[in-house]
Amino acid sequence: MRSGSGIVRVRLLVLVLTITSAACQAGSARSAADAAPVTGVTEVVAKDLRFQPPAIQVPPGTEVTWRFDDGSVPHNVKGDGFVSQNQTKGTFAHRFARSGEYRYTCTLHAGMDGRVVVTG
Ligand SMILES: [Cu+2]
Repeated sequence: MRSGSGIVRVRLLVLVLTITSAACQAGSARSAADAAPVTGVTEVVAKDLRFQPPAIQVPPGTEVTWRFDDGSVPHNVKGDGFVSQNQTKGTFAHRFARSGEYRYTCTLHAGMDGRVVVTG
């Protein structure tokens, strides 16, 4: 009886871990930054608690500009090698010299993520 309930408990734990793991994977896959990158755009607008467009693709050497346009709500841009102030207006720019995939986030708002794909 005792060992039987122990097995049930282990199975339940495995089930919970499996569900948790699946949920995490689904969550990351749904990140806005994973949207297909838009080409021909070098300006990203921080508005409505999102980066629009959330993903862009540019050639090496491109200066990308972020424009802050979300009323009184401040945002920032933080990526590997570039970081802005918290801003409610104005712009922030960064030149991407090298090819690569650059993910960035607004540290003030969970899920406010973006991506710059530098290729060409
Ligand atoms: Cu933000």
